[in-house]
Amino acid sequence: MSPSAHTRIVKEAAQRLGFDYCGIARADFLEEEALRLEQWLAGNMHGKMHYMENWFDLRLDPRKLVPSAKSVVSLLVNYYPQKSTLSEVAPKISRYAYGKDYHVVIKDKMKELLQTIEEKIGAVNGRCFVDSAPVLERTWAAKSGLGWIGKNSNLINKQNGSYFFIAELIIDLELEYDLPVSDYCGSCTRCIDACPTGAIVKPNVVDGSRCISYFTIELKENFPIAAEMKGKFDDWVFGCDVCQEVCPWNRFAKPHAEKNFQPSAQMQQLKKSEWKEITEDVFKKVFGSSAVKRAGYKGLKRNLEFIVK
Ligand code: B12
Ligand code: SF4
Ligand code: SF4
Repeated sequence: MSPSAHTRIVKEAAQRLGFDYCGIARADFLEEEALRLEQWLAGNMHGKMHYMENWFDLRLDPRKLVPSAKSVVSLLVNYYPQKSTLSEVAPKISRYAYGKDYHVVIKDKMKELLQTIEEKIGAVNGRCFVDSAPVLERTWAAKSGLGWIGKNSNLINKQNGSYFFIAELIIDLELEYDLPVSDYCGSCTRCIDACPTGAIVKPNVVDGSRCISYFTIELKENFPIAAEMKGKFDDWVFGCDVCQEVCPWNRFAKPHAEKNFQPSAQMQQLKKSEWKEITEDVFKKVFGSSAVKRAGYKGLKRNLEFIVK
């Protein structure tokens, strides 16, 4: 079978399994990104996310991650919810964490994709990743023509905006490659102007160590949130969606149809008073299968205390 026949099989299977977009790029060394990543790390923009210092070479070359890899297949999964807030009165949780943990949901779909490819094409060497490995996921999605990297550093799709997860399959199969699309940010600077903590230090560059998402998710529970951030979180206790909410391209976001991403009744019913007195048991019951568990019970408590005015 030819690369174009293989490509058809991969893209049809991705669509059938419910991936919203699928694009493909040649597995190559990411030369331009090498310098950007180096500067980002040198500027300590990863803060205490020490895992970002590891595997520098692998992060820049998918062939070091999957020997003999030929292609990086990038997949987008929409998580834009029907209702934009869980409750008018509760502290805010980023939209991506409303439902079941996306790592689990997407990994299952990816396994099926790889299985289908093996059934239809034969044995391949391929590995699936979603936020779980040293892969510059946004860069690959952009290289595959699925969108452009906006000034807020998120991947933006012209048809549906930026509320997407990104996953990739790195595979030793020669496929047909897609072309990158243009950048449609133009002269807009809404995300830079709206970021509550000034984390978007210049177009396309987010200082992770200033981002609310970092403080509320990645900064371990035993570290206090920087005092200079007091009063700036605007009720966000897990992640932050401000730079996506203000992005004009998200007018085109459409609600997802993935039942696993629906917020549980327990999450929706949590009252403001209950948030304040949340116990470890309630935390486990309400957030045990959602991405919020990454913050940990103590981490969420710390975040809740930090937003008290
Ligand atoms: C570390 C990390 C974070 C950190 C640091 C953020 C950051 N900007 O890197 C923190 C905790 C702050 C974070 C926050 C969020 N994250 Co995050 N995060 C990651 C992770 C694990 C690694 C990202 C990384 O490599 N950063 C290193 C820097 C150097 O890379 P970069 O920011 O991608 O920058 C590249 C471009 O900006 C580009 N670039 C730089 N300068 C220039 C200049 C020009 C002209 C151009 C064209 C490009 C360009 O080069 C850089 C290197 O390639 C990825 C998963 C993964 N493995 O990729 C998820 C990921 C990027 N995060 C994701 C999400 C959803 C978020 C949040 C929206 C979550 C939330 N609501 O709270 C926020 C968004 C914050 C923001 N505006 O970036 C998604 C992105 C989806 C999308 N549509 O883009 C990912 C891909 C996870 C996933 N699998 O879906 N995240
Ligand atoms: S997620 Fe929030 S804090 Fe982080 S860059 Fe975007 S607006 Fe700023
Ligand atoms: S808000 Fe404007 S500048 Fe920021 S990512 Fe969206 S279009 Fe680009």
